[in-house]
Amino acid sequence: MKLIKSIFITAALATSAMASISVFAQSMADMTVGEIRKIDKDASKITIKHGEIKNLEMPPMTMVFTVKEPALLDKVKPGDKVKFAVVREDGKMIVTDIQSTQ
Ligand SMILES: [Cu+2]
Repeated sequence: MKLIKSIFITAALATSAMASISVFAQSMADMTVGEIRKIDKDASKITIKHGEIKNLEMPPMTMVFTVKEPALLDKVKPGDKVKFAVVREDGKMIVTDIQSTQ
């Protein structure tokens, strides 16, 4: 019984490790490059001059995004070159992650 239990636990650990790797790979693949133009923390909005957003099939442009968490805005400032993740939710573009690349 003890052996079966440890095999089960090993399998569960392996599965969860694989799941985190694939989430990681997914989030890396979906990062878009850009440069911060403006930050409006009260409104949770950020203006980014962005490169092509492959997962949303959007060409490069400067536009306003809503951020998922206002705390994301503490990590960056206008002028920063960044990598960010964006998803479409209810017709709105939501930035789910952002990090300075300089
Ligand atoms: Cu755009």
